[in-house]
Amino acid sequence: MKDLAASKTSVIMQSSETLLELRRTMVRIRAFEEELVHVLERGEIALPVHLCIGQEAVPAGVCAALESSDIIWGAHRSHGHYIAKGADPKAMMAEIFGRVEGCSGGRGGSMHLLAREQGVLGTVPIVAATVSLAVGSALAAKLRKQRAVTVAFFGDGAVEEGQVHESLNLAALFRLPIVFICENNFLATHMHLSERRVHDNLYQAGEFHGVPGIREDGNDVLAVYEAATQAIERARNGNGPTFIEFRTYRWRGHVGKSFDLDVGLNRKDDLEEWMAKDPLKRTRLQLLESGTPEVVLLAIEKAAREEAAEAVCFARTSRMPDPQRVIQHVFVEANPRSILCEN
Ligand SMILES: Cc1ncc(C[n+]2csc(CCOP(=O)(O)OP(=O)(O)O)c2C)c(N)n1
Repeated sequence: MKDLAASKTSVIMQSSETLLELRRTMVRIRAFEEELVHVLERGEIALPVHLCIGQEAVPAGVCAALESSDIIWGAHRSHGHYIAKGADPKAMMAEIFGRVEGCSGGRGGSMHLLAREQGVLGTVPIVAATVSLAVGSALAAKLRKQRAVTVAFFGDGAVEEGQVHESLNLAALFRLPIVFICENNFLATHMHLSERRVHDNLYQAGEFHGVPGIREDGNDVLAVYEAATQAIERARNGNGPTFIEFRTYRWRGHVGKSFDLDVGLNRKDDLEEWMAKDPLKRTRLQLLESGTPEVVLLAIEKAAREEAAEAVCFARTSRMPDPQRVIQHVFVEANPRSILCEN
């Protein structure tokens, strides 16, 4: 946390173009998920979806600090990371609809997103599972002497899995080019952080293993961008991993479109407090104050809504999988590389 105060000043000095680009990504993520809410309301899909509305600043800020050849891994709440890393929203929507043109061939749904060319190597709903996979891709980059940095995105709940600690240790020991991004939204399904931990100190999770920790406001997209930039640079320069806790909040419930106000979880006050800290509202005001014409902001919002609506049209008109091929890819095949290439 120490170096951040000074660097924040430099961030504020940055051009409003950077902020506009960060906001564009956040607006696209929000539009995609709001469109998905309409899809759910119409009962068009049966698969579960975990929405990140409210948390957009983390994927937008972190991915803006990455190069296109860098790699990201995510968990079950990863629509935002996929969009922010430059992958195709149409292929994601088709995946959510379970269609052949989906980014995982329609076999994985919302929680199994893949876009190899854009460096989205996978999102997996087994909590913490991709953290160790991320260590693997960072190790591979180091052994191959590639400049790629890996980012592992995971929630506060994942830190309770032993696997995360094993991953932190290995990453520190081998000084791997990796950044651990913990999106602390204070909830794991229906349990608050305070019911799961004695201390509210997630940013220190790596320190015991030799991974320095930073805590930042995850709803301040410029602060996210700046903290991520420093950690990514550190990893790329061979100085090893960093653990960043971004504090944020998901507006919707754990899964689906509901707000989880009726599941025995007292979150009404927290929700109101965090909605007031909406990263989209915040950047809108900042940009208007710095002289960006409103018409520019409106055009970005309109384009994002159109992109999301087009993704739904694409998904609806994409092909349903052939039931005859349901067990394809279930067992090891002669050439594992053929997976996902045959649909
Ligand atoms: C190993 C494992 N244990 C339990 C679950 C059930 N589960 C799914 S999501 C979730 C909570 C995850 O919370 P967090 O990591 O904070 O992510 P968030 O949902 O807040 O984004 C749990 C316990 C699972 N998918 N995998």
